Amino acid sequence: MKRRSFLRRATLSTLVAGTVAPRLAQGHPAFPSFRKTDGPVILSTWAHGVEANAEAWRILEEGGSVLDAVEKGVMVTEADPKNQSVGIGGLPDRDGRVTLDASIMGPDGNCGSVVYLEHIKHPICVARKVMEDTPHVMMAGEGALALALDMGMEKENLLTEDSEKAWKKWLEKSQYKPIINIENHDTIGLLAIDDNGDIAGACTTSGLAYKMNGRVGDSPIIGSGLYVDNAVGGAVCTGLGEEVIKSVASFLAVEKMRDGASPQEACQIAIDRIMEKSPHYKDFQVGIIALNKSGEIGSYAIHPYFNYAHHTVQENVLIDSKSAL
Ligand code: SD4
Repeated sequence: MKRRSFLRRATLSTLVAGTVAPRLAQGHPAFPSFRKTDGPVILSTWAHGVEANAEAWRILEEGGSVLDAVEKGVMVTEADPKNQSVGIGGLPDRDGRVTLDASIMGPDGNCGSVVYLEHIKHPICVARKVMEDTPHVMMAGEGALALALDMGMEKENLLTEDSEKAWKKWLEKSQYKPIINIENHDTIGLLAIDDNGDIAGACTTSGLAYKMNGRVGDSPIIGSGLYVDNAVGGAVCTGLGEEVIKSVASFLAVEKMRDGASPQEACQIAIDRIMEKSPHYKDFQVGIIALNKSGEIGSYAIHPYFNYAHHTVQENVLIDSKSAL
């Protein structure tokens, strides 16, 4: 779909939205109007988000759904063996096992996730399968793997040479600190709004490097690593999952937007909450991005060096996030 047709459809959706907005506005006086921007907006975490955004954009251009866009977008990162925090090539746990977590949430409010999934390069597709074709929301370990195999997915060795080497080096000292350094995490979280104003989100990770076997982070936990409410917006977190979970940070950000906060304000409130709850906030990083129903975005982190990729009709750019420290 070319820019002009995006704009045309955006105009149409603005007209349609005009009939819906007053109903919402009654309950939420400060609630943002449906769309101010022209065309879709895609927002994702870290530098790898640029490529993921490009793929998600391509899917929308070809007429795919917003759910297809977020799924296919993060699959690019999952398939990249050089990325050591997502999918194939992810750093293993302390026992050398690559265990993946992922979640997805669509505009209809439905969601799915997988935790502790091994041997499958695209956990996001399994999360979608859980959402669409099972009566469940979350599946773990062997059961999730069985579902993936049932879908026709191949079992693969996800531990690349580079990641195995890094793990063996780590084993020499085996010093595990449950701290995520700002250089050491790159989960992909991706949010998209299409030109109908529909929002979806996806989040996928190999979690913390050298974690205890069985550890699960925030990324597959709906409300913590990812939350979408199609009436309001969406949010995704990256960083030390344990701290994100304690504040249910993505849900918190979306609820703040529901109450009238801008995405930027909502992100700052969520990070402030995490910092309030932990006296050790200087020792770990959490970053959050948010997108609202108007296509406006926000981002915030505890430490600097968190960045995000922002795709609009005009450009697909990497931007440094604001941070508290
Ligand atoms: C986790 N939040 O498992 C994830 C890790 C992460 O970038 O974000 N890495 O805790």
